[in-house]
Amino acid sequence: MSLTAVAVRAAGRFLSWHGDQPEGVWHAPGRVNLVGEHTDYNSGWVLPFALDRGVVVAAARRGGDMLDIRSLQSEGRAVVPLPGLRPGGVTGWAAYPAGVAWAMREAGLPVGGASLVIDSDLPQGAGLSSSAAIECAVAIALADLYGADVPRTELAALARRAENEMVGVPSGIMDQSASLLCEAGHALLLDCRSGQSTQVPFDPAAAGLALLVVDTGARHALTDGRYALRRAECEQAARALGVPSLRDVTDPARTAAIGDPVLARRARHVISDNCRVLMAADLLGAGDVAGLGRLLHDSHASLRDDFEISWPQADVAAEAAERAGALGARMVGGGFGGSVIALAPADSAAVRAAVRAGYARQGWPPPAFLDAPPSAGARRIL
Ligand code: GAF
Repeated sequence: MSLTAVAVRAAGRFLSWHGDQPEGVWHAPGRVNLVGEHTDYNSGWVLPFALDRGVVVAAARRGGDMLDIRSLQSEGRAVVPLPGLRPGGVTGWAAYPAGVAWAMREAGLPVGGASLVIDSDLPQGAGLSSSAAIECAVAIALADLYGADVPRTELAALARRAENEMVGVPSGIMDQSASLLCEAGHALLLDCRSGQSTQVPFDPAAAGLALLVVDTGARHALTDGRYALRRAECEQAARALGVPSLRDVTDPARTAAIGDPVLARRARHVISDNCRVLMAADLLGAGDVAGLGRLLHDSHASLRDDFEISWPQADVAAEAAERAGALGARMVGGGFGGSVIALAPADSAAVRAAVRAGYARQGWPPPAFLDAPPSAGARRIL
């Protein structure tokens, strides 16, 4: 389904539910991260790019300082009074959009009531950042509707605040930054400490390659506590090393000074993945897309063995893809379910067939495949 078709569907549903046209339809994409996983909340570097899929919000202002939130992907309707709204006041899927309105008002922005109809062509729980896409689509819709002139980096921080405080997930800044700042044909090199970002040209097709996403079918939820546990382990490791964050360590050998072997492995992943991000950006800057393959492979091994957040379907998919000719493959996102990316030949039929065959040998239902052209960030589309 094309983006325009999703937007038209959301606008049509808005009309039938509210008896009026929306004032506009806004879109925010999901993301794939090339490398640098669980580095964002360690003040490190990430290198995501935007997908051509995401979330749309058909929206209009409404009186009474109320949010009326409905979604084509979720049952029910949330009606949320904005005055007095605070963390804990809304739970479930509506906490994401309501949290954004709350965070914007907390920041002093002139945001009032709105009717929001949310639609998506992004699989949920697939590690492609569907939550941040909801937050960012709502953030740009409310900012436009109420004429709030906010830099995109600030909107990203407010969307993250919604997720941290209203939803209760201690996520980093990568997903919201990717959704709001990415540009077509580029990956975004983001320094999560300084907030500085650079657009790095990324054109796998020009190198005869394709970045293939394998939705492994195993679902993940950042809310299940395992993501928060990894974050806490990283903070403990940084304390053991006497640094403000793991970003401040560049030599993996220093992890030998951490007494606890689990914390040492967690730190080694973060330190080595930070290094891989910078190497990947250099390779892309030099036009060497194929060189990314080795980094993807090494990152997956690090996430599987040191950070221990891979899952069986991801390991099978990554290994089968590489055996069939992918230059490298790895899990993406928070872990414990979601998607794998494979840097494959432009004709990825053999890679897809090998992954399907690997799944069949395990008796698993076949995975889904998505093309992932590096696409534009969030914007108004209707
Ligand atoms: C999730 C989080 F939301 C991000 O902030 C990031 O930590 C990622 O997992 C892992 O790199 O997507």
